[in-house]
Amino acid sequence: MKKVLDELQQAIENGETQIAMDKTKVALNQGLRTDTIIQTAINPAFKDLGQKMYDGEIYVTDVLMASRAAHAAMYVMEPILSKFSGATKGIVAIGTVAGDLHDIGKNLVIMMLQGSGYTVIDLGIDVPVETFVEAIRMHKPHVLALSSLLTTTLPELDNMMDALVEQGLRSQVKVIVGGAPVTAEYAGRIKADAYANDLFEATEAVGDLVNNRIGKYTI
Ligand code: B12
Repeated sequence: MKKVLDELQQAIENGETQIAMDKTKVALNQGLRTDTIIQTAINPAFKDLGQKMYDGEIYVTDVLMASRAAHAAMYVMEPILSKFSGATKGIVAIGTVAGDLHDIGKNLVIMMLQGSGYTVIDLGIDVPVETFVEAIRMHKPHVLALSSLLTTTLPELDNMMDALVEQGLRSQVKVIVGGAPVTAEYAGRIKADAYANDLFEATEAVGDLVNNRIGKYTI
């Protein structure tokens, strides 16, 4: 079982889209759970790529190829992760903040939320504060979820919180923040309502926010 996960990780790192899809199918057929596949193959692939990128061993184009392969693997798992049918548990508007093009983690969070019964409005990547504000007015989400993968775009989270106050929207929506450089401490400082480290924590946190509960990841 470990073999197929190693092969999937390798296929993602090499940017081999078809192999990544095939290995994901094999892993699922072997009875491996989606969370095992994500935690044991997809996450380590990007940890490795991040290190290699940092060390200058690979280029952005290599990471883009890898991202495509990861998206393909996620596409295979999508029907399982998003198989909820029933009344919506709540509405979540989500996006990657302005200046930031990373969306692999955000998309995993979306799949998990959808699979857990939430209606998700995906605003995409590089989303300016104005677009988030517009979406809150239009869709009236229970939760606004903000993703930032770059330290340089972290201030966008802060800007967003300020905009919510300025636009009189702060009491209408709960805010959860996440992404590799975001910490619980940072989330507390900008007065967000929750911080989560991965897709599983994010889903638990959204449940607490929608139901006005204090939970492990609420602030
Ligand atoms: C893939 C990748 C890219 C791809 C992105 C493709 C895509 N479609 O997303 C490309 C090639 C485009 C890219 C570009 C760049 N990247 Co980049 N990239 C990465 C890499 C290798 C992996 C990120 C990833 O997808 N991880 C896998 C997913 C599953 O994990 P995740 O994103 O962390 O998401 C999880 C959690 O964070 C959380 N989460 C995420 N979002 C949210 C939101 C909420 C609300 C919640 C609750 C939780 C949550 O849940 C997710 C699932 O569990 C990281 C290194 C790393 N190890 O993180 C560098 C990294 C993020 N990139 C980096 C850099 C520097 C860049 C560039 C500036 C490089 C350049 N010189 O051009 C550009 C910036 C482009 C831009 N303006 O955004 C740096 C950032 C350094 C920093 N601290 O700011 C990193 C850390 C690499 C490094 N070690 O230097 N990158």
